[in-house]
Amino acid sequence: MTIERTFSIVKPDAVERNLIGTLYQRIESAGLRIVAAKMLHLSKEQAEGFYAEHQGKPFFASLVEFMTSGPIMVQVLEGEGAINRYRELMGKTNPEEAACGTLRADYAESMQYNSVHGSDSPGSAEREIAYFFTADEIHPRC
Ligand code: RTP
Ligand code: MG
Repeated sequence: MTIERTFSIVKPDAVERNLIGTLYQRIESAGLRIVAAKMLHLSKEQAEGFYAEHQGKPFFASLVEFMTSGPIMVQVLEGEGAINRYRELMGKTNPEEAACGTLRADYAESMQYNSVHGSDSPGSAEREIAYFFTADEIHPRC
């Protein structure tokens, strides 16, 4: 397998519940390395741009409202098969469908307040990393 980078968010519901350290621990224990990180409070424009693929969907406005409701942590994760590895660690979008032992099963409160984001493909990982980080803010091991 090849070393990949993926983009991750600790969403406002998890930051509010003091879960940053817990989630970072789970990410690291899953064999992923945090190679860039920062805390941000998104503007409406930033959140709309980040979730542009969902524009027009019924949940778009409330998603943007949620993602701008408080600070978030954004990270770049690196590791073997990082994109799928982190998607598997997160579990399904809806915590009621997320497998036992996944982050969303353990910490998400609902379909919307689901604690974490992860890129869903190499193309989105590249776009999402570049949306929040410049090359000199990323400190890869590999
Ligand atoms: P994410 O992008 O945040 O990693 O989540 P995902 O790929 O598992 O889910 P996606 O379909 O991309 O949806 C993005 C986020 O929008 C909220 N959502 N709400 N029906 C709903 O109420 C609904 N559907 C999606 C969730 O916060 C989801 O993570
Ligand atoms: Mg998604």
